[in-house]
Amino acid sequence: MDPTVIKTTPFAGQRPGTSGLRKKVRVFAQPHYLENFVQSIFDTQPELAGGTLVVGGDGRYYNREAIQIILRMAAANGVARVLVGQGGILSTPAVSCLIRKYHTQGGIVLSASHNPGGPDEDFGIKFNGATGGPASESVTEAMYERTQTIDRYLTLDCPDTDLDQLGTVQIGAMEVQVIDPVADYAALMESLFDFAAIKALFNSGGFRLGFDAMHAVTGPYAMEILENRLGAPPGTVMNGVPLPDFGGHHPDPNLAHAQELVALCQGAAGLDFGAASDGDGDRNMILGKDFFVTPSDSLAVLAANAHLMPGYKDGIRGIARSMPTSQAADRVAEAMGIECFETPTGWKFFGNLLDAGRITLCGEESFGTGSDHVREKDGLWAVLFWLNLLAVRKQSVAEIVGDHWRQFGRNYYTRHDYEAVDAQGAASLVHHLRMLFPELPGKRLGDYTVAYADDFEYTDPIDASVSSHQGLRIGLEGGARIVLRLSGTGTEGATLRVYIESYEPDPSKHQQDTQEALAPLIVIARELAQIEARTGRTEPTVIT
Ligand code: VG1
Ligand code: CO
Repeated sequence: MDPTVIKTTPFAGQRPGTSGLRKKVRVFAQPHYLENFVQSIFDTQPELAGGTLVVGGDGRYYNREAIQIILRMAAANGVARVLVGQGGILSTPAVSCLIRKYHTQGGIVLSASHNPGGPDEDFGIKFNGATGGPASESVTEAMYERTQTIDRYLTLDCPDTDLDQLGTVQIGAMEVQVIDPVADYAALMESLFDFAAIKALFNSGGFRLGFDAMHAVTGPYAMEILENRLGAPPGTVMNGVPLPDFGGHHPDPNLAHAQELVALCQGAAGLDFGAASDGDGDRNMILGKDFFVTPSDSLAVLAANAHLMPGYKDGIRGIARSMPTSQAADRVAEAMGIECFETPTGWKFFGNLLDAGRITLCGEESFGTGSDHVREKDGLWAVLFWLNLLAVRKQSVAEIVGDHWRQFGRNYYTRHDYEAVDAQGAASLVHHLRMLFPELPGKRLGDYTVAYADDFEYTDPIDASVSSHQGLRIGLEGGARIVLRLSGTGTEGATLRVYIESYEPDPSKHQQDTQEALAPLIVIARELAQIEARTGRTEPTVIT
């Protein structure tokens, strides 16, 4: 079967953001839009010709249609073999796992992660390379440049592939293997954690848990791992069937969007453990009875306890956190005498450190935690880590975190998001702050003195590549910080993220409400950045 060459012209704005290209479904579904981007992947990744590609997505609206387009184009571009998840389903960490396990040349993930799905909502596509990690900035930039000159793409004139039937089929000369999306990932989890100990915890009587898959991709994974393999009671996995519109909700595991689960963990009869994951399965939220684990704390707790897990029993080599993530992990690294890195937002910046063996664990404040087992953040991995920890330490979630604060001090932390604000207003806010920076150091802001103010720039310690303008940092004496940056995953206007942190070493002051503890800093941030004047907003859209 000969490839068909289709003439096309470039679309503006196909530059991938923090995690791939994200647009409204109606943008992606217009003729040639997805095709142009996919062809730009093939044109810039020549090793895919003759190689193997993993393809899957989070099951959102347009997932199946996109996979059919990609399969035809892959065959026309000379890909030898594609591994595709049954029903078009693969979580982001499962794609990373498959790329690494089967040594493929890369993978394509179809997801807009935590963004809502449906005909009027979001879709996304990202490319992961042979290491299993998200493409680096230089690779996504090359793809973007290709989209700006593209004049043709290749496809095959052939019928749709049956994605629901396990087994191997041919498209032209290309082999398509429809695989179980869960099996390889579940095996990897079983190799890292003490499943027998977790099973015993579930059987001990009195321990009650819930997992909210939010009608997104982790449903089948959580069902297999938590209920089938670990014996959690039927019904433990809530909203376990992936739906194209995620039941009309944001598949975003946080206090604002996972309220059903949050409510189940409250009060004397509350669950002992609650967890949720996002659209594509790479995020996690961890709850105890009447207790929310801040993602930044979660990274620090996991690092301090990693040696208790079979997969990390020899200890960890180093830790990395994204810049806006709280400095709680830094204190653990310091106590352990290991390296701690501060990287720009986005998982792609951890790849080089993981590949070089400089770090074992890494995380982001945005409900992302992971390790060197794959090259993506991994929601269920974090859930299993916590369950293994609860089984070994025989303490509650709140007790484990309380102990951690007593040992290392507490980093109070919150993020305030102002979503879909006017893009020009947001840009003017950033510009205004940058202008203020030279005069800030040494200045008093409320009860705080500014230690430094800068526009975060990162030089990769492995390949020396430089990434500039990665967020505005205002460091205050005593360890408090205010960070502001604009989101790179939104699809409407601009989203301003304000990250606020303070450090409290005194255990007698560890039981305050987070928003109250940070109230003076929240006011300083609002006033300094002129948030109301420049965005027209008096309150954030989401507080996490
Ligand atoms: C957000 C988070 C970031 C995360 C990214 C992708 O990016 O802040 O930490 O890596 O989403 O997560 P931004 O640019 O909107 O702040 V996901 O779960 O989309 O893969
Ligand atoms: Co995600």
